[in-house]
Amino acid sequence: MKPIETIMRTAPVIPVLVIEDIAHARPIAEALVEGGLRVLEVTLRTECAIDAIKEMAKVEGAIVGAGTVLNPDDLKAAIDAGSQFIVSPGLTENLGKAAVASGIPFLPGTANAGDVMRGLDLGLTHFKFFPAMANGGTPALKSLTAVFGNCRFCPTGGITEATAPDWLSIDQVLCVGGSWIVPQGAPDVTKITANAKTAAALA
Ligand code: 3PG
Ligand code: 3PY
Repeated sequence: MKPIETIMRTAPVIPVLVIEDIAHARPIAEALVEGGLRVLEVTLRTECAIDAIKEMAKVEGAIVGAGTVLNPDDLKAAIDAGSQFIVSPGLTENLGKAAVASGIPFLPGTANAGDVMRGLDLGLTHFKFFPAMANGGTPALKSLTAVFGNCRFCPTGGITEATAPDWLSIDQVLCVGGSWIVPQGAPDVTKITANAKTAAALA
């Protein structure tokens, strides 16, 4: 299993995926990997999300993790499905302790200084900044990175192909997350690969 820093440095963008139909899982993963985005965050927001993680993990080159992990039960289900990393929208002590104890690479959401400090207490240094735009955009994250110089971030939420470079230009931002690469609905794999190539080139 790769450490979270390595996962965050694999590509400049982590696609945040909401898989509605298990039949979409494999073609979406293949299209993203072909386009150069190997790190895939499958959110646990749909019935088939756990099965989607299992399917996508079979795609060569894909590094598949679970997002929207809210509690230790979600954590266990995600790990059992073969997730290589875990993402949560926020950081609770309950989930944080369980994730750290499991040893799996963990990227919890933080929105403010108190969240980051709770993460530091758990021994964590790599965080989502979520929801990035609604939380004040790049000025808000720059205020946090000025204080928490040893932390690294993956801003997510309201980021677009056009605004991603602004975020990526912040030293402590290793990658950004976003849903724009894979539009909802039946997958247009040509379009997904094209979006992924553009995103992969943002570095
Ligand atoms: C999400 O929660 O779905 C992610 O933050 C991605 O959001 P986005 O649609 O704003 O990129
Ligand atoms: C999550 O759902 O886990 C998030 O980090 C929001 O994108």
